[in-house]
Amino acid sequence: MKVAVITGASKGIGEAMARALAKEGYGLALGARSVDLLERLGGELKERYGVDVLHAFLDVTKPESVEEFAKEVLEHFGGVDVLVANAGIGMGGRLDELTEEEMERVFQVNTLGVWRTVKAFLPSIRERKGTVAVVTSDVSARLIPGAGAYVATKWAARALVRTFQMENPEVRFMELRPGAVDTHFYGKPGRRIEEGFMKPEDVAKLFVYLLKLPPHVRVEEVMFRSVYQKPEY
Ligand code: NJP
Repeated sequence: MKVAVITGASKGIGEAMARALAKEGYGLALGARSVDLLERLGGELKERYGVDVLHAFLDVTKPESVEEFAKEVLEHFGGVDVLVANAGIGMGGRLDELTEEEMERVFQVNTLGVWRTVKAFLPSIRERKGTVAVVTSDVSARLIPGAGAYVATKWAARALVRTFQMENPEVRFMELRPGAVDTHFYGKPGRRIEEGFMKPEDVAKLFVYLLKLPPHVRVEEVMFRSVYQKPEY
């Protein structure tokens, strides 16, 4: 049984990834702060697909939480084949109006959170010649005035993914760069496709496809958007 770890698995893209990977027979380690949501999801996936699901509290902004989570996962499963570093938050606002606290919060989750999660699981993934997927964004290589902090965290995460890759050629690092997705990221989900949003299931479907490619193929980044989203670069 292959094992996948998903951060930010309580909602949105992470939850859809969990559902899709359980269907593929993966053992799952699900992390997020909303343990009640993880518990419900884990129970459902165990029952429906008969896979082993571990869920645990995870706050990627706290080094000790990431370390504890990794320890529990590695003790339970003995190793990890796939890591999806997906946990992330949005942050709007002009750069000259953002506060120290806002700036720090978004970098802690989207950039440092990715770094510390990958670092914690890397020894095991290296051993298994596994895959690390980091969910950044279509904005990880473009600019949006009014969302500069968020955008900067994703450019930085992109730099981390690529540097990790260069430092660890035996691991397949993949940057997933979705455009707008109908999740809690924009408040309550339920938007129409025609408004320019993909569904979280679209992201999960693409990821499962990528995982099934032959092991000698390294897909380094994928940028994908709804056909109704304006093509901006
Ligand atoms: O958002 P949402 P998405 N520690 O809000 C978790 C990127 N993206 O699925 O802790 C641990 O439904 C949170 O769990 P909880 C985006 O930047 C999205 O859309 O329980 N986990 C929840 O499970 C992000 O990197 C769009 O609150 C933490 C999850 O993160 C990724 O997609 C476009 C956490 C967020 O679920 C998933 O976001 C794009 C923490 N400190 C990139 N803080 C889009 N939706 O349009 C949050 O380009 N989480």
